Amino acid sequence: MRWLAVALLVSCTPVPPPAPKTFSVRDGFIRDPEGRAVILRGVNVSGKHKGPPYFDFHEAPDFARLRDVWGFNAVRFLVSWSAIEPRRGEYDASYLAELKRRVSLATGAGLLVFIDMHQDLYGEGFVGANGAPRWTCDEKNYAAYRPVTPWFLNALSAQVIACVDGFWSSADLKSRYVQAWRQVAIALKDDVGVIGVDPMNEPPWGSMPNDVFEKTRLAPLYREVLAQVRAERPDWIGFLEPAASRNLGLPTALPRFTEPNVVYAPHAYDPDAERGLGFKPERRAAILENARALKAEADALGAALVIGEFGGNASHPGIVEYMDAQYASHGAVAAGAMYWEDTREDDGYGLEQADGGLKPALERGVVRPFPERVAGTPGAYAFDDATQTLTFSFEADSTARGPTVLSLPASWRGLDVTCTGGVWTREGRAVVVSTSTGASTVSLSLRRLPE
Ligand code: 9MR
Repeated sequence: MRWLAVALLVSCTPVPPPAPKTFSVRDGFIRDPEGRAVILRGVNVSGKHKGPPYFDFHEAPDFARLRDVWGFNAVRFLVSWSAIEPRRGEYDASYLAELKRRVSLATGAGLLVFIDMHQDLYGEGFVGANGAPRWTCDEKNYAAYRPVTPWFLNALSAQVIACVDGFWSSADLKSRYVQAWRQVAIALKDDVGVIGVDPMNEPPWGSMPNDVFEKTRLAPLYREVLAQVRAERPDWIGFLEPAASRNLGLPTALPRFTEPNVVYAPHAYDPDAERGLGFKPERRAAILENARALKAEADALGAALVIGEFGGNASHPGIVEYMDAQYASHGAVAAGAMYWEDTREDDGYGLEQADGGLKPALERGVVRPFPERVAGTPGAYAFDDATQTLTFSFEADSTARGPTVLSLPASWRGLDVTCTGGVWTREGRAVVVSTSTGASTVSLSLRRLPE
């Protein structure tokens, strides 16, 4: 009879739901197929994708360096509507094929990728701008345009606003836009390393009040883009941005997302640094406060938080302090964050020097260890530059399959680790932690030993 009792016990045990094989969002974090929280830390690739030929220098070794040498785990990959649909209704098959190849190099290097449909100042018809193809707005606007500096003040140009308003009030243009997204999804649908889409960079709100815009125009467009791309890849995560007005400090008015698997993906810049004035160290508190506010907005939206852009000019005063404040702000709310931008041979925000090495000031502030997979709910992570020490703790979740993994830059060789609630090992660039049976909290401290 014992076998019968065992059989009954087995048959009465609820069958656990099948484990998702894809990335998703649950309880405020992106989750991997093993149920671990994923913290994305990476770079934007890149500003050079904004205009012809719409791709930059990144080939396989360049993506490998991002992952294996600098320790990043993600890329926000820029695409442009102008490149996809240069003439109305005509998709550029060679661009889409090259996009597929380039993205596969990134994912092949072990990077997780989400795709950003970029725009600055509406579109290509305006000098120095990018995004929408020229045919989407009346030529008379481009002809009358007189750009000013810094570049973002051109968002106030009457001609730019006319084109932005024209887009948002045209069902036809919006439909072309979401169909362009469908082309991207068709091109990339077989690439499992592509985990989602950022439907529009820094959405411009035109002449409408920004809060009305977010509710009545932006949120519906997001729903349409997600529906189109999820027809090809149902698992793709939506990395959804607030209106660009968020960069000015105006809280988002986006309604709570009803779609599953959504990340709130705002940008975080210091206004003075963006105007080329450098970073004043006393602004650190404001950077930290802004990230806390963004996290509260993400929570209210039912989303995880990934800062889709932060970055600065390596030659401007205060850059190390600026990036240190940024890292601290991401860690305090356990957010992901993507550096703007991984390009080289520029005197702007590029991470790399002309020879492909890192700009030293940015290496110090940006290329740092971080927890990338967490078997539970991440708490804060923090890095002390003076002592070269990462501290991190999390609430353990026994249903997560797979260990916690901390990613270190390859330059981190000698290491002093303390760990409570788990057992750690060093595996190449990573510190891998198994939660001890019964532990509810795991705490770690990793100090880089001097060479
Ligand atoms: O850093 C970029 C600068 O070189 C360009 O002139 C400008 C306009 O295309 O864009 C800058 O990048 C911005 C990005 O496109 C959107 N978010 C803010 C970035 C930094 O200002």
